[in-house]
Amino acid sequence: MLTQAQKQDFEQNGYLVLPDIIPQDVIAAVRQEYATLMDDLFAGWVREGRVTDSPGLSFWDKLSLSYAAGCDWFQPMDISLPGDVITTGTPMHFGPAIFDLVMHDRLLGIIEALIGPEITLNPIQHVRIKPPAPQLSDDEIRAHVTSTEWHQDRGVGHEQADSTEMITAWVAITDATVENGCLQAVPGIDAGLLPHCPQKQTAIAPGALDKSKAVPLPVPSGGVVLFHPLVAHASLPNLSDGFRWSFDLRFNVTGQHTGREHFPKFIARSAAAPETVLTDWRKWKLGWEDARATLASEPHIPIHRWSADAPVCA
Ligand SMILES: O=C(O)CCC(=O)C(=O)O
Ligand SMILES: [Fe+2]
Repeated sequence: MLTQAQKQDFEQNGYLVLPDIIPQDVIAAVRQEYATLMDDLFAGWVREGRVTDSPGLSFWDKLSLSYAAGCDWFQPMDISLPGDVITTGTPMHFGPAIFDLVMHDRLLGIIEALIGPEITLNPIQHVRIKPPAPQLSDDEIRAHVTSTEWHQDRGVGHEQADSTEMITAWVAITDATVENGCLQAVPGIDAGLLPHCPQKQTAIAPGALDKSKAVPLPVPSGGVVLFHPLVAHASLPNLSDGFRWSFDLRFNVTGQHTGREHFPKFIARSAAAPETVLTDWRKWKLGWEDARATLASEPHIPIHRWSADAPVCA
């Protein structure tokens, strides 16, 4: 699934851009699933008098109108619970089309080439649907909606996962371009884990990263960007007039700490025990619903280790 040269590239740079992985029919099914979800959300906001319906509104129109009206579609569309307050009613999305995407054979084949055949879907996963920058409200700071600040993925999980073999797979639903806010990375993983600060977002401490070697990572729809947990990356702002849409998934070697053990994981591929692989998207959804019920009644668990009071964050 990966050539020797690609594996070496990944080991050296900490990232790999693979333009043509997820077939367009799989992407189209995800778009359809999200269009239906958006129609339902929008209809609810129409009933509440928060937005006004008109004939022929597209998925994108509905996103724009509801965002401008202060209606949040991010959390109901996300494939995760939030990192902050969780209640019994916190919305999230799990469905057959997104399950088929995360379980796609070609995607898992690539992950297997890097970490072997015992693969767990790590629960650190998100949808990111990013409006054009001028549409964003002045106080928008969420890395799932506006541009993402510089970080390493190891820095956004718990310390217990610091030696976990994990790969981030970032899947482009729309084309990701320099103009519409594709990813960028600083090649290399030798600096180890840099200090992060919980500011607007969880970001590498001021001055700790030399960004002069940053490279943009454009990729067409259906393409995938892979990250090693130590590669520093960010996203560019969306300066186009369209939305930029991606999913980011993480896979780790089964049995190793996920970095977010209070969220549910599942086995996505196994050579040793194929019967343990999850095949029903409803069980994926149920796992998250169970976690939500438990977490809603427990004290909040911080999702990372960093403190804003650390001297490097001053
Ligand atoms: O899509 C983005 O803006 C950031 C994605 C990211 O940081 C990741 O996939 O780990
Ligand atoms: Fe990341």
